[in-house]
Amino acid sequence: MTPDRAETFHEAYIEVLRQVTTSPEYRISTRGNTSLELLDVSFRIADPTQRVPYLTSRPINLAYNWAEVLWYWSGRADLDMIGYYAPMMRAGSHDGSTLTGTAYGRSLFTPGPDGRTQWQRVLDLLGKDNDTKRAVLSIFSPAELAVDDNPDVSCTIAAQFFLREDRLHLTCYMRGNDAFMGLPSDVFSFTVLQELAAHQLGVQVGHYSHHVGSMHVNLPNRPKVRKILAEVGADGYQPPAFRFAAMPADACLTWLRLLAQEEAGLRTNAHQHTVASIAATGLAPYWQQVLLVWEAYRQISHTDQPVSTEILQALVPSYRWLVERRWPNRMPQVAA
Ligand code: 5HM
Repeated sequence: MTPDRAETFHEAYIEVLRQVTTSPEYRISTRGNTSLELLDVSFRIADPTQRVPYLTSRPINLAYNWAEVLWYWSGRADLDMIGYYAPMMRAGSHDGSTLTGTAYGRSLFTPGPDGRTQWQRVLDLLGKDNDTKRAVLSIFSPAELAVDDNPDVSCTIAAQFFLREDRLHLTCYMRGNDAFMGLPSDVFSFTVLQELAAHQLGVQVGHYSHHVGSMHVNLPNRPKVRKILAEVGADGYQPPAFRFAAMPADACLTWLRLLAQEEAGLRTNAHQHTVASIAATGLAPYWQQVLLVWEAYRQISHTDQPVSTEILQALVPSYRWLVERRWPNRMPQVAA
């Protein structure tokens, strides 16, 4: 597939799903999955802040997507945290408590022998040599294939920043990507990290590019993809008229640290939030929205009550649209 140019991920996602399911090159069977596959699929998104597909037939899980970002950024590999948001991920663990290949944060955000993380080394390099071609975050490790029957081998090989004319572009290279399931969360996390890096460097966010060796749809998901394509229609689809907010440039790392503390309290149900208590955390409004989503998810996971109306009403329109469609049976009007 020739590199495609899209303005938003919404557009790119639909196009990739259409191509993989309507013109696959191969039908493959590996590790218990039979899939339709296209090799060498690439696309570029002009505005990586528009990282969400707005599809009623495939509403993304914002609680999980934001948790994955934080899980990576915290350098974590535990299922305690990510398994709460995505219980299916437990199947990829070799010991029932940690993940290996999927835990990209471990290789990106763990300090090495020089005391710096890969992330920091790459940002330092970009700060010194703007035009560098070496700003590579390595994820896949050869050692992963030395483990027999490894249940969790990194799908992302590497990600590379390019600082060009004061804009920070990110290019991601994946050996394999599940177009229906994995692609939306991978693009979500990588584009948030791109926004974060741009703010750390004090530059504008550039475009996001995604190159995949094997792009595939597992056969059991084919009917769901058909639903998406039916929703979109042959003539294309106008996404809802709202935009995903851009991350504020200031104090991102401070907010992330505070968010990590708050997330743990909600996940373990040790803490509950209201709109007022979220405002009282002092988090910037953009980050308060993430906490609102996690509070909604806490209510869904730890109670059998509908999500509180005040939490839903405090969500910005794009977030509310996604939460209402992802958990329709837990919305106040349905459950009442
Ligand atoms: O057999 P294999 O190791 O490729 O199975 C893992 C599959 O998980 C990938 O092929 C891909 O379909 C999916 N995946 C993804 O799409 C996995 C990860 C975790 O690294 C990811 N995106 N980030």
